[in-house]
Amino acid sequence: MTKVYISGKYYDKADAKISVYDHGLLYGDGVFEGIRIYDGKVFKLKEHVERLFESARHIKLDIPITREQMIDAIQKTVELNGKRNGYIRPLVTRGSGYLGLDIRKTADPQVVIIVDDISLYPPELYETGMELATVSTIRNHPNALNPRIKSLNYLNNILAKIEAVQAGCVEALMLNHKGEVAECSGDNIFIVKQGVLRTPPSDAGILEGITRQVVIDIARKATIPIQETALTRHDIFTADECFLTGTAAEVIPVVKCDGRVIGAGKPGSITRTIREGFQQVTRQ
Ligand code: PXG
Repeated sequence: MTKVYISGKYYDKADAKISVYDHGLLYGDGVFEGIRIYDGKVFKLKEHVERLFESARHIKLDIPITREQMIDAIQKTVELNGKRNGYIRPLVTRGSGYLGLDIRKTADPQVVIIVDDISLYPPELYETGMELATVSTIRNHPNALNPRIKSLNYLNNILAKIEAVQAGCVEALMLNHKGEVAECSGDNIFIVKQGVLRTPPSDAGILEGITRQVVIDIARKATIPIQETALTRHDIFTADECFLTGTAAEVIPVVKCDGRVIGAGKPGSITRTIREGFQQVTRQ
């Protein structure tokens, strides 16, 4: 039976419940993370917990436990559920309170940790590569809801995903308020052009992916030149290779965007090198 952690106690999945007065539900007021377990080991746990606390800091949410206690609670929940491979969803809500936006109307932020299976992209897409559709929903303006916050309100990304699925694709290419490439609905994007790996910088208005950073480190070690620079759709259409990175996706090739074939129309050699490097660091 799956055990869910809620604020210091463990509940069976069917009994793991949060108040309908919690501002996490009423307003999407809260933060979350998505973390993988590979062979019983939690991947980049410290980095994910740090990002969770940074997201909370930005929205002025005081997480009621320390980083160390969060790390312990995550590890204990993984052990209790006996998961050797899977997915962890820690989240912190604003807590329940009166109706109304004022955070002073709330008390008792809730810390939830779910350990479960992960739904991945269809396995064949890792061999053949996927197609992206550019969507009309732009990524949140950084001065509205900054994409660096992994908040419980993911409607920006969900609206993008709806459009991509409507267009017959599994992932959406999202532009920023300047019309530059930002990221996908749940993944960061990289291209390869003339041997150089390029990805939008943090100030393009993106979630700074943990997988994105792992890939940058792999590239540096493999002496593949890497640039964090603004990209346009033209750069995607005319790239030699393209791939996405994310906790769920890992490293997945992209071979088409808006009907344009990218490079040779199949996963490229640098993508393959990065993917193999990623498998080494996760399965070591
Ligand atoms: N951009 C966005 C908008 C994301 O939500 C990433 C990039 C990749 O970041 P990481 O740190 O994972 O490399 C994400 C991550 C889900 C799910 O349930 C979503 C993510 C991660 C895991 C699961 O759809 N998004």
